[in-house]
Amino acid sequence: MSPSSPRIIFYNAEVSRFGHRVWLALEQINANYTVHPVDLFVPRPEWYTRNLSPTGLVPAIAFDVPEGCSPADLPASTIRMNESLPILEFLADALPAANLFPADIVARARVRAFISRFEAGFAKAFEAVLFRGEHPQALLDALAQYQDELVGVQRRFADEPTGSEGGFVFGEWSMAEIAAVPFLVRALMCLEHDIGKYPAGEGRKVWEEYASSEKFARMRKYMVDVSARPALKVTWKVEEQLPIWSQFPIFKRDSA
Ligand SMILES: N[C@@H](CCC(=O)N[C@@H](CS)C(=O)NCC(=O)O)C(=O)O
Repeated sequence: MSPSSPRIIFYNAEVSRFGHRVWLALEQINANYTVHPVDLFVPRPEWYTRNLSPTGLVPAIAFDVPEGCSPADLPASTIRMNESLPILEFLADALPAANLFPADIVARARVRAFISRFEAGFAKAFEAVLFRGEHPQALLDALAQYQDELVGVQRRFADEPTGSEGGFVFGEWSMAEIAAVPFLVRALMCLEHDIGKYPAGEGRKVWEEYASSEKFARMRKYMVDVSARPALKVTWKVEEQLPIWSQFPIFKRDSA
């Protein structure tokens, strides 16, 4: 997008899987954006909760920001928004030329339905395992379910494009990946490195099954294709995320 496209300020913390959704979208559409980092280890500044994110959570955006404005002091007329999925929908509507969403309303509805299933399935398993210590088998099951989505097993409509012959959940890369991939890359990193509240050693065991079993061959190929996307290369760097996730108190075992 040209420098004359709307200026966006993106309030984010790189650890955030929700923020990563928005970051992926901004990168993919080559948006005219700057990042304002939010430190999740300290209380949010008053201006942030008052003006950008009433819950204090990241991500948030300010859209069409006049040149020279400070991230902490925006004119009252500036559009501000929080919550990752509504931000994605907003960007798709505000910048239609970027093609974040398919133009066809049936295809859009199907992407939304996929994201609803993802939120109820994989995203819940992610929290249960990593933050609450449920056995990581729940994440392996969620990966298997995702693979079923990818090849079309979980879906109902014969005319719906799938990734059964390669490619992505709807054949082409779509909002489905933007919503899901930030969770997938973090889940796989955590299992591989045994990070999470579950009993020590169990994450790595599950990851070894994922990494070696024929059952997950399609999913592994998908993750290779996902990792090759330019927007992912910019927004996901394991070597930077790993030290943060290894030290974050909410992922630490009680005995650790
Ligand atoms: N439903 C929100 C969830 C956002 C969220 O939970 N963000 C976390 C980071 S992953 C956060 O800001 N946590 C800070 C805190 O709890 O103080 C969305 O989709 O944007």
